[in-house]
Amino acid sequence: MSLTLGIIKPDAVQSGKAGNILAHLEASGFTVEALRMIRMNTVQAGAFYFVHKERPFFDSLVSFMTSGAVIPMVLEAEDAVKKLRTVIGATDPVEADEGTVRRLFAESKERNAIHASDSDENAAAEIAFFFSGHERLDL
Ligand code: FUP
Repeated sequence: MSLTLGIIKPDAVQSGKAGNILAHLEASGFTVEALRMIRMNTVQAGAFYFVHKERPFFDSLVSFMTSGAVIPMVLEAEDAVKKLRTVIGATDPVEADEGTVRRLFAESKERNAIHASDSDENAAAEIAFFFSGHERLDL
């Protein structure tokens, strides 16, 4: 078993889709190991997406990610990083496969409902970004 980080984004939280997305992830075989609801500030969102700092969509992305509540979650499954990337689908919902989270729930390439870590290394860093050890219950 391994871990990855998912974030239900402000578009999905605001439109009342968070519960359905969580149910979809559990039905896909993930166990929720930790979960919070927070609102990121500009510094936090900018740091989280620092890799995209020079991209033309960066300011808009930070503005969107700070526009409302988000739900970061630590998800466990076999081969969790790769599995979650498959379950969420392509960045742009019109390119995402049928039945993926983004195809089902996303509004657009920017307002795309969910984030997922793209490597084990980034998953570890992103989990540490949102959760300290004592928040991850070992039940
Ligand atoms: P993904 O790994 O699928 O979340 O996609 P990326 O890491 O390439 O992009 C991170 C976020 O930037 C996406 F979730 C949405 C946003 N983005 C845009 O708004 N426009 C783009 O052209 C590309 C990405």
